[in-house]
Amino acid sequence: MQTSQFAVTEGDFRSLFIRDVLDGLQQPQKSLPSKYFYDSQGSQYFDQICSLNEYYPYRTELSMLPDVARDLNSILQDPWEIVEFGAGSLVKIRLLLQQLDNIEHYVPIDIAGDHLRQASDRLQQEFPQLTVLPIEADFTQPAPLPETLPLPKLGFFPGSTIGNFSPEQAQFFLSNIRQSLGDHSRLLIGVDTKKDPSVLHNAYNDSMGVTAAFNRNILNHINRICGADFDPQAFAHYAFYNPVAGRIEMHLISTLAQQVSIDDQMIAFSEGENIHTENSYKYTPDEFLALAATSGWERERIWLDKAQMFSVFLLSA
Ligand code: AVJ
Repeated sequence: MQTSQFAVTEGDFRSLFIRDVLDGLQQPQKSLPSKYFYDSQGSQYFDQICSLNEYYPYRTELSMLPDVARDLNSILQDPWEIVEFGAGSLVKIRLLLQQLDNIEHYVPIDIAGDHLRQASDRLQQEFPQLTVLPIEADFTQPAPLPETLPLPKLGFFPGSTIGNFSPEQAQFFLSNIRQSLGDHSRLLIGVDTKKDPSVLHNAYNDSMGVTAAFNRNILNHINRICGADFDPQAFAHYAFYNPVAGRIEMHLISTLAQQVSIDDQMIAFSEGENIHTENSYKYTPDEFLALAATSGWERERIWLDKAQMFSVFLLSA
């Protein structure tokens, strides 16, 4: 296994983090980038969310992947390289690799470098014929891929992570990876569907309060990395489906008037003021195909589960 030359230093990460946080909190509508949910505590909360009955996206996609992999194996005949964006614990890729015969390289990209390298070591041992080439990077930033053999590339972007981008950001991201994956590439992408709003609501308002803890934890992450003094208990979790925008919105609402110091700045919150922490867009298959088409990706196949709770698309460049 090789290591990559793209890693950012801790100091870079901290200063970019502080800049993003202050940028977001100095706007009239306060917001925070949702990618900062995922420190190691936040990743653990997310894993817990995925085991909740109310949170259907994870388990639905997981249950679809063996079928998807079987179909994919008859489509991908030549040697291929898979590039996964935001690879996490490398659970989903195993369901593909178990059935795909022609994958030579696997390039997982994730911002959590230590976690990624450990998971990549284990995967490499399980699949000795495969070359695993982990890259520690923020996949939301356009970046060149490492030079490997000139194999056609399959991008893999599961979990409806695309839903965290606005449609404009999603279009930008999809165009960028279309560029970096190159001609003759394909993209396998998981997208949450539009459905009964009460089902959506419950998925982000679980009865155990795990999503609430996940939402508040972004403040702990900011405290630790940016030297801030947020009291997470002074903020309430608030999540709802916005049908006009077609998205779940998550917010943190200040339960009292308070001031918070971040780096060398003070940020004031009035009682009831909100911080917008996440969007999670939902798409009908036609809406998503139209968005993909504006980014240079064409429909090759669509998989939906029986209840149409989740969709997986194979797109071609
Ligand atoms: C990992 C971004 C797909 O939007 O459903 C879960 C994150 N937020 N519960 C989602 C999340 C609250 C999740 N994604």
